[in-house]
Amino acid sequence: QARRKLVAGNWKMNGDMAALAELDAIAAAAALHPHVDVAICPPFTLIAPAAARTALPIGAQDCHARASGAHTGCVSAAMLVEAGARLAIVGHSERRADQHESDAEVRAKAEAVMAAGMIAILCVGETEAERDAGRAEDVVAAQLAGSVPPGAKADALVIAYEPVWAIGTGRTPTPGDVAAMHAGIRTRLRALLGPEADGVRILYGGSVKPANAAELLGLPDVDGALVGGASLKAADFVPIIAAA
Ligand code: G2H
Repeated sequence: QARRKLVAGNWKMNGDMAALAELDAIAAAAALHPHVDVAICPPFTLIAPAAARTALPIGAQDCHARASGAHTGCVSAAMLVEAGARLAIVGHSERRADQHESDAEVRAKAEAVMAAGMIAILCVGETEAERDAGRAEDVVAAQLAGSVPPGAKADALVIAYEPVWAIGTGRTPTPGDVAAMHAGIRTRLRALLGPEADGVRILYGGSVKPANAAELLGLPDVDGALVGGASLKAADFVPIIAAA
């Protein structure tokens, strides 16, 4: 089954109004590569101005599971949609670690994102200790089993495999390890979602940059990339789009 490549930028807690100028060059590059979907996930504060500025899909980096209520500091899916978001990252390892998000919470967030008509980019990935212990595939399988919403549709779900030890470190797994993990994720998704799994895009994330993008994006079952540091500047991000 043909899957469109997706290259999504995760600005994390970076960026300001001036940084939105990068979107213009990113959008121009995206127009040159119409077979690739390109999206940017800036901080909450920049979603509305980003969506007003560009036709690129704009996403959030998190989403609360509930529609409204006494949840100080949180933002709901409907609020994100109103601000112009069309996708939302859920379960990023930085939130699983810093905010102690569980698989069940991540699943509830993904369900809220999908119910609001957005695409959920659901992150999974093992720590270095888990990989060294030979448990990487088991850890990711458990994350998938616990956080992929039952009945999820392929056009509303994207999985991002981000080995925690590769995030922001400049280190990446070997191509063979990435390919093996992505194949394993596809197998697990088939068990969870049936044939729908064949349409779900599986992104690689963790120190993707212009120098390694072509190799990573050329691997079987790698349907794109979730890019952090190298998405902040068009000069870095555009070559990654071109490599997809
Ligand atoms: C992994 C990735 C983006 P970076 O977190 O989600 O960040 O590309 O900076 O490693």
